[in-house]
Amino acid sequence: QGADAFVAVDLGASSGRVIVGRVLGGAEPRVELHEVNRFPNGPVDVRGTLHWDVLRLHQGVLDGLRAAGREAHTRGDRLAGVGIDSWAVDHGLLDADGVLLGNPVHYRDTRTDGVPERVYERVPARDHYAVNGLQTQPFNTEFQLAAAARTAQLAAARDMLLVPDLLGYWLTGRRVAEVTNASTTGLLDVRRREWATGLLARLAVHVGDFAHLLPPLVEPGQVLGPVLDDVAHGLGLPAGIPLVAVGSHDTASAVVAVPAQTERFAYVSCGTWSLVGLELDAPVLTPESQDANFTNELGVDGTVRYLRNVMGLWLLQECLRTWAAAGLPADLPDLLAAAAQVPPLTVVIDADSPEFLAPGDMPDRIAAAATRTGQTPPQSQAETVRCILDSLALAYRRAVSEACALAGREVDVVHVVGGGVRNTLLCRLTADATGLPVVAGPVEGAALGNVLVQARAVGVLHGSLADLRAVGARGAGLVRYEPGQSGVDEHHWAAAEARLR
Ligand code: ADP
Ligand code: LRH
Repeated sequence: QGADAFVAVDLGASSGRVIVGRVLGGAEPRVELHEVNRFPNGPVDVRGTLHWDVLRLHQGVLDGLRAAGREAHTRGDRLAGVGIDSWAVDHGLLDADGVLLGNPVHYRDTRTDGVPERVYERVPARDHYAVNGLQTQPFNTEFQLAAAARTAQLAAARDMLLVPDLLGYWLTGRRVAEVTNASTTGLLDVRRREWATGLLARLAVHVGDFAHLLPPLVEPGQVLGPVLDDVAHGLGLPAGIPLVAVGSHDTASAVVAVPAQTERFAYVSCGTWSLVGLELDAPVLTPESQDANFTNELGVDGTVRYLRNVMGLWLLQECLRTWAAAGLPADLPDLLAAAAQVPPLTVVIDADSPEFLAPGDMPDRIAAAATRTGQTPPQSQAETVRCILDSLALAYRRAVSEACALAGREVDVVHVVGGGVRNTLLCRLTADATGLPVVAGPVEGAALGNVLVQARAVGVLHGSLADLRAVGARGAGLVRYEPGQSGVDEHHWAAAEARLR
């Protein structure tokens, strides 16, 4: 007998995937995830500017939807919705005809270098944070728009659509801004969950007029409307299948899928980036929070994702890329096994440091950072990998403890979701570094969260975020790591932390 099934489009910085979630199990529902398409993603350099190949991504989405339609037909499933999530901040600009004006620029492009500082001279950082609650990142949409302020492209633009909203527009013809992702633009009032009209008015005078580019906001869970008839027909999807607004920021969807049982949890959404923090009912907008570089992004069901961006597995990805290009071994499982044999905490770097943001020779940059902080740089590939993992665990330790202190929240567990779940050494080190049990899983957190929100929106699942989490946890195959298992005690972590300061 067929199931209700939902298509989650989840675009990560390193790969895009289209995943079908089937809701099974009657009174005790669970979700079975099934990947129907995966395609590589990454920056494309066009004469010195990094772009996303957004049409290639759109094609990957279409191929995935077609495969999902075929598979549902074979199984006798009812395909009941499509939801799209992706990385944050990046966007396409549309002209008066609704046509895309050029490829979206990648957030790792250097066009925003120095822009936050220039904007803050006109509208101070404190005035920003009190409204948007956002960690200063050079790539926040606001700074990208400021960097483009005098371009012909921006002058011709009538709409700005964030990446998931752009792909959704191509499927449905509807132009909206889903609020969890809109909260990463810097242009949203985080308390009201509305565009920040006051801040936008000040920016219009001093930096650039962006308000007219911003489409109406929608909340996750809203049914946006049917996929256009000709598109659905061409892909073999059921007529009228709705596009459902999910937490379209991938991190928002990943946090939905955290299999937490109480509110006393921290999470690491661990992929290309590591997003480390808490789920709160209200933002923390204090100067202390701003100085500690914590961000308040919006979550589903009125929640706030209070977190810090840690550079994440990007450090490792870029090392692998550099080594492969130089003809050195670059097999991840082999390198992780070798790193497990390296003594812990020999050399650590500050994994939050902006020097690691742009693509480049990461092993070299890591060695330079080690030297600069008076340490002997890693001497082998295995030592470099170990340095990255120890440094990430150290950054998680710091982010969890600072988030708890700043938000006045205690936690009993750290949940790790995303591709990093597969990195057992990193999970073990995270348990040790934080002194808390780590529960690892699901790997495809964003896709699961995407499916759960869709299923509730169309009435297949019911209840609160906690109820959705319980459904997600049933099928998730979780692994638990207790702290204190790797022989590196608290004293060593504290000493390594002090070394970096
Ligand atoms: P994104 O959504 O940002 O594209 P993912 O959540 O897919 O990222 O995570 C990708 C990361 O997962 C890779 O950079 C890699 O470090 C890690 N990963 C994937 N497969 C494995 C594996 N077999 N062992 C260890 N780590 C893995
Ligand atoms: C992770 C992510 C993160 C953002 C970054 C740009 O994929 O969405 O939350 O800060 O990409």
